[in-house]
Amino acid sequence: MKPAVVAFGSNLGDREATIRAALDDLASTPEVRVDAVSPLIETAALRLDGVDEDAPRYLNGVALVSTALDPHALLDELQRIEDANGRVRLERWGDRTLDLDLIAMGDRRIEDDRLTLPHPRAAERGFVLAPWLDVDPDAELPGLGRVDALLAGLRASDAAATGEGGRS
Ligand code: A4P
Ligand code: MG
Repeated sequence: MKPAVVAFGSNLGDREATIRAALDDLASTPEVRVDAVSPLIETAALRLDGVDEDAPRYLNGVALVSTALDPHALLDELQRIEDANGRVRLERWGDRTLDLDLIAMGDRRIEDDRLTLPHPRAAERGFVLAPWLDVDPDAELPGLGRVDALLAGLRASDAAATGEGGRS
């Protein structure tokens, strides 16, 4: 069994119920064990053109799993669970009832037409890094460094962008 990190998000419908059902499905998937689930956090929707404060807000979280599946087989299972929970998504980065992303699988590096590992946008996303850190204080994003340092950097640049964080 190898460790993997799965991030989940929902901003449509009964978000928490959908996420709980998806996590139950994940836990009952053969060759997958769910080791930890972070608390859910509520976050503003990030769109292709930036944060949209008017869009329905997301619930996001992260699960640590152990699995005997290879990365593509685990992605198949995540997509099956999205479909089984009535996943609706109208456009890329658009509102959705359920999104399951494979963030990392140990230090595996993959880049093909179905799967990029680690997830290419995880390092820029507080809604992935913060819940991940909650369940694994020593988490690392392969090739990019420790999750605590990445999150601190993200928060510092957010603070600078909004004029907070000690600039006079
Ligand atoms: N794919 C490649 N690598 C991966 C991976 N590591 N994990 C491929 C999962 N999928 C991966 O995904 C499109 C294709 O990516 C899949 O067919 C798979 O083969 P999708 O889930 O169908 O489409 P998507 O999610 O709309 O697109 P994308 O680019 O994956 O978006 P993201 O990066 O998942 O972002 N705002 C907040 N606050 N919270 C969120 O959770 N999520 C998104 C989606 C946007 N804004 C958000 C949130
Ligand atoms: Mg996705």
